Amino acid sequence: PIPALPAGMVLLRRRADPAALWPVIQGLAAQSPFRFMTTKRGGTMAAAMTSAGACGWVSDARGYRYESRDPLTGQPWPAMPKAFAALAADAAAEAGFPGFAPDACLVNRYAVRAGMGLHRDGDERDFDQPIVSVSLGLPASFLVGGLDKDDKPQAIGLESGDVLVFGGPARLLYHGIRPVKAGEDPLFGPFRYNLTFRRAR
Ligand code: MD3
Ligand code: FE
Repeated sequence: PIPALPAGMVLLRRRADPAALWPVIQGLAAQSPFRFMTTKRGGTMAAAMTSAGACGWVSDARGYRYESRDPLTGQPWPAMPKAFAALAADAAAEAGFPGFAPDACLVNRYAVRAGMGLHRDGDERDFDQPIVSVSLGLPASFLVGGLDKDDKPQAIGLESGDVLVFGGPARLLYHGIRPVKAGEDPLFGPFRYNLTFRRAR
């Protein structure tokens, strides 16, 4: 049996066009390269990251926050590509969240064996705003738990082009990504990419 998704979480299978998004990601990375950010505790994140939009998510020895400039280049983050903003707004509207205007797109790049531990996205100002996530490249097993860290997570398989919207009661759920299995995507190579659209400010 296919377990029901948590309330407020909407999965739009193959909603995005990976071939259209790939050159846009390459253009962003030419301006603000993928980098491995560090954490306050001295660790290094398993996924390489970059951002687009008015603000970008940053982690370093001072902690997590949004910054209007890329600390690596000292320049503003690349502008939010029109195709990104339209995809995020359309997907959010389809999921029941009209008027979504993200000011941050975090681009995560996972090599084989990289994952992301269970966490909540809590650095944004308004939790009434949804989050839109676009999966590209190698498939992933996405884990979604509850509002409590100890709630047992359920696994959902995500493939290239799948779009997830988290709003309302799903906005503060714990979630993570299992280590990516070895493979080769025809477009993205041995990587999984994820676009996470947020209204940060
Ligand atoms: C569920 N990234 O960058 S996106 C992250 O695939 C992050 O790269 C994962 O979690 C990735 O913070 C998952 C999906 C996601 C994003 C926000 C959520 C799931 C969420 C907020 C609430 C519940
Ligand atoms: Fe997250």
